Amino acid sequence: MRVHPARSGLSPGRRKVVAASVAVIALVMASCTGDDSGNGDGDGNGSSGASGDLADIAEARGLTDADLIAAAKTYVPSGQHDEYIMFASGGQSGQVHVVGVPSMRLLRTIGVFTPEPWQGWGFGAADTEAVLEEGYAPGTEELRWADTHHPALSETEGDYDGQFLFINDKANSRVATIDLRDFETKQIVRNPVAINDHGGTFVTPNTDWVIEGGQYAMPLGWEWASLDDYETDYRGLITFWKFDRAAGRLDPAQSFAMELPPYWQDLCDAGKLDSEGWVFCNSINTEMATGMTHGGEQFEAATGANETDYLHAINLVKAAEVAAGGGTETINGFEVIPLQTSIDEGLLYFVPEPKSPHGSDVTPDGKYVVVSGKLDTHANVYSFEKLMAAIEAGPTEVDPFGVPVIAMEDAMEAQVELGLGPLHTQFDDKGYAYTSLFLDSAVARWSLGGDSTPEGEEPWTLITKTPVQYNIGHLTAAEGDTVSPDGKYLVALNKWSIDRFFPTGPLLPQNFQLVDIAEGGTTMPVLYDSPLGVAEPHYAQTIKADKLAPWTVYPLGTDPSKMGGWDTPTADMVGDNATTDAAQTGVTRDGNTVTVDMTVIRSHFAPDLIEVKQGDHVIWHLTSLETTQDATHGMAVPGYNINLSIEAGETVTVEFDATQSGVFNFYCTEFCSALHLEMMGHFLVEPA
Ligand code: RUQ
Ligand code: CUA
Repeated sequence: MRVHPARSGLSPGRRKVVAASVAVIALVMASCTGDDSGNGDGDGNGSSGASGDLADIAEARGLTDADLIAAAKTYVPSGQHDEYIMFASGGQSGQVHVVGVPSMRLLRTIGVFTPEPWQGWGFGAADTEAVLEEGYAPGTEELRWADTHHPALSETEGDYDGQFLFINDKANSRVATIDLRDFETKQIVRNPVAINDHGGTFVTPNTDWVIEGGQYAMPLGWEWASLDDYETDYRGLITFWKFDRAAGRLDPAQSFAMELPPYWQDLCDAGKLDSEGWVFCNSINTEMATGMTHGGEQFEAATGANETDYLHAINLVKAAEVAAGGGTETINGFEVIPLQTSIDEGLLYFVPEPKSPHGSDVTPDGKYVVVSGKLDTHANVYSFEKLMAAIEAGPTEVDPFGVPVIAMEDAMEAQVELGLGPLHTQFDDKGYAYTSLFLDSAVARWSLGGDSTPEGEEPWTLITKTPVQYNIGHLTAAEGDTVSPDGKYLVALNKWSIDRFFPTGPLLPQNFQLVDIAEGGTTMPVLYDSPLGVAEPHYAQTIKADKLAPWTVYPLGTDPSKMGGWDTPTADMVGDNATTDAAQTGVTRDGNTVTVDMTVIRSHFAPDLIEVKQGDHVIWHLTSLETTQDATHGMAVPGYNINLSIEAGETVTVEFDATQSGVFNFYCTEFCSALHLEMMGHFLVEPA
């Protein structure tokens, strides 16, 4: 190892630090070699020739040992891939962000509820317009944004299977389905009963159901009712969307919702293993406050008045039977189990939970539900076994609506004192739980009990806290909400970033902080800060990259909207109007309708001239004949608000009326080749 103290002119003390840093880096590099992370090939990175330079760099940039170690742990060299892929909600952007872990590099933003021009999502392509239109709500001619909160990867036996991703829109109570073969949104369903949601999406262990939890109470069915009639006319709602995996779509006809008291139902989680078949959702505002202006107190005070709110334990298996057996009422064409039916059939039980809870998270073994109250300092751990025994014994109390209430002490296993503002909990492979502390701005690591206690630790005990910057909401650990979490990495999704980055005016990015959880005990350093200047991501899930099997090109002629389940034969995905050979290209007229059959390949459109008359209806099919990965073409028609993305093998259709006369130079918007600028054509609209 060579260090250059003479050249760097260090003070003796500083020299020692740098020498130690270099030694540390050499160690890190050596230990990376041959590790199984799939990241490092270890080749040449730790060569002694570079170590002196590293010391100089560390000195010049004022980097500490910890900084160098963090850099070495997160740096993914050019050409190598991240070990994990994080799917983060895009918050108000209405999208989903795909981020590599540990590099924290943004790989893609998936257009979901909001048009996204690069992907040609919602700028004319018929399949994308159709999906966006499915989600339009009454009164919103063009509902083209969303408040996305909780992405949920599809699961098989409680583990991510890498096939589908779901995400909710809190603002208009919608759920989207994304296919992870092409990372494109296939479906948006709108809830016709509830006008807003929050506690979704979460999936059951085999993705039979996608849970859309509620939020603010409202008259069901998007109706009007006076706040004076809050207790009789306002209701809560939790919706269970049936996922038809063979079709690759949610099936509204097989889905149902449960009417609930007008509390504000919040986050949910599905039971797993021991507790499979049950769903646990918490609630706030069991005070049924209706606001300051309506003669009460401000919501923020009024909703915290009660010492406890209610954890909702729902027997989903039984509820599905009741729904299938006709025990529902139809509201706006959607099946809803009335509250009284849920009470009579034993579908719903309440358990008090301390003050204004937020997160509800089932432990990997399915034996416990962790609930954290924003105004309570504990992780409250409920035992599924105790809960079942208490239900069996027969609850002795009911809430004002007649829902049976289990005594808190009958279901509580432990209360772990964590700190201020605990919100959400994730898990690792060692038996630790990680809870975000919003007010403390910290991640708390604590030990599970039961059969899961980490080696050498006491059960149900706070182990350590790592400060984060600042005000953490959700956190995501690698596969940290499955039956078999991976540990290794955790990302803190911080709501505020304040001074962490260059200030981009008064509106600042969120801060994703990567935390190293590979070692147990009290070691839990922050490794990396990653600003995300695209609205407020709420939740994210992190999947092992090798569980994903994305396509590199589409099978020739694929219309992405025809991709059903993963078993759909390739032939069934071919667009009705795919143009797979040159002989089929051309422009044909039938009355006022002009059909264009076009092929797209480096570096031309065929045909490259389209002549129509003002007022004609144009149906324009484009098929990419490319078979090379990443050989994407765009197609923009100026003056017509059209931009398409035509990926290798894909067929896209755009349909519009040629209302405006003129000469429109349509062209490729992706720099696809050396002659990309020449990849254009003329769209001539002759004045009527
Ligand atoms: S939220 S910060 Cu999941 Cu929408 Cu908790
Ligand atoms: Cu095709 Cu540029």
